[in-house]
Amino acid sequence: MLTLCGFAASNYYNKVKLALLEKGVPFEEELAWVGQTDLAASPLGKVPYLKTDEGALSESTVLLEYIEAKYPAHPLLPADPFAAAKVRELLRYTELHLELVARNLYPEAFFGGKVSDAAKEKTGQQLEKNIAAFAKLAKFAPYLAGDTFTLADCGGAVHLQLVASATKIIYGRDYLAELPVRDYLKRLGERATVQKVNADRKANTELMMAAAKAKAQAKT
Ligand SMILES: N[C@@H](CCC(=O)N[C@@H](CS)C(=O)NCC(=O)O)C(=O)O
Repeated sequence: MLTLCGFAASNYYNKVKLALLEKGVPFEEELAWVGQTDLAASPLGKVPYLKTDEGALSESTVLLEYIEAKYPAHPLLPADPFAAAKVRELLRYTELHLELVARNLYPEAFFGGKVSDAAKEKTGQQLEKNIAAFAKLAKFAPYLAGDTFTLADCGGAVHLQLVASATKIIYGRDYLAELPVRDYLKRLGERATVQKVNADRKANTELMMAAAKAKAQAKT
């Protein structure tokens, strides 16, 4: 049995959860907030991590690859090596060149902190360049890699919305607006799996906010 550890407000966690649901692989969930993780399972203290009968694994995309290899039914990677590499390329662009760069904005966009003007400018330039490159690869036909739902869409479903929201909040303009991201996410939102992930994310985010509020009140 697989146990997915972390919390459902995390998009990295949700990327893996979506793949498990799409594939119909049975799994359990174990709540682990940042700071309460099993460091033997995830040495950097990041979520998600996965407990398997063989041991633990960390890093969301490593988990995706393991699940895909271990449970080949309902594949989320094409059998053809080149087509599979194109899916991995899109996944990499989305998580590394879009999400990870946009994360520089999250302290101010989502967590009430402040990001310096210099950091905002640098991040904005980097995002413009990276989004233009991503646009050359992404097909939206109707899925990111073409006519089939793949691992690239597990990434797309969770990462693109955050990049859109963070840029809208910080720069007053959704940097992904020129791509058909909104329609794409709407279509993905029709899937029962995505609806489950989103409902759990909402509930967990409320729990996280309530805990943060209680902590802040305890300090005063
Ligand atoms: N590269 C990691 C990123 C995971 C990540 O950053 N998760 C966040 C939660 S959304 C986290 O654990 N942050 C705590 C930390 O970085 O110490 C992955 O793909 O799994």
